[in-house]
Amino acid sequence: MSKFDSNYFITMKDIVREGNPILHQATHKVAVPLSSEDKETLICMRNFLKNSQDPTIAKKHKLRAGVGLSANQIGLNKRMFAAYLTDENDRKHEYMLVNPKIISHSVSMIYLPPSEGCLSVDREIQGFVPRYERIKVKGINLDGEEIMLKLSGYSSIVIQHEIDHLNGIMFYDRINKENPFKLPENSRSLY
Ligand code: UDB
Ligand code: ZN
Repeated sequence: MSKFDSNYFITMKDIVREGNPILHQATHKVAVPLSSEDKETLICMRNFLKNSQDPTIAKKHKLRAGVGLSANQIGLNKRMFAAYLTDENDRKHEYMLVNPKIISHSVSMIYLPPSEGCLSVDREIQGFVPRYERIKVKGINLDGEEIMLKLSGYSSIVIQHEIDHLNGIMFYDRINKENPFKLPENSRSLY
């Protein structure tokens, strides 16, 4: 049994912060079909996101309202993440995905104003983070089935942020060093 079984309650003390090498290196692929341990960890991660978006629970346990969480953010070197969010069209997205890969993307880019943040970053960082406007992502779900997600807008931003984590990339690595508000061509604000 691992620490993060499905009854474990993840709090901010479990979240690894920037500077820890595990956040700055690519994670290892997860064996498929998933072990019950990996499945339980993913459910635990999803539960954290859900709890953190419940104002009463979040206040009691001092949780930041999270929309996505990657395994390396809880100290596990595994290529998997959970996401739990409502998009700009009020659609709900809930994913627990293993070995995700962006297989295609739009040329057009978007960014989330005023900037992104991160559960693993405890400081304000200014600047635009350019993301693909639309992505197709392949991955394996909890049942070991290969699935394909076609995402655009906010959900696309969140999933790119999480896949970046799994590749050892932080959101601020994508901010232009000379001019944090400089953007590539073909990019627009999400809002
Ligand atoms: C977040 N949360 O979870 F519009 F209910 C951010 C933090 C860093 C501010 C906690 C967030 O955007 N919450 C949110 C937004 C809403 C409505 C709502 C909650 N992440 C996830 C993260 O760090 N994953 O590794 C940062 C996001 C910035 C852009 C995409 C992910
Ligand atoms: Zn993050």
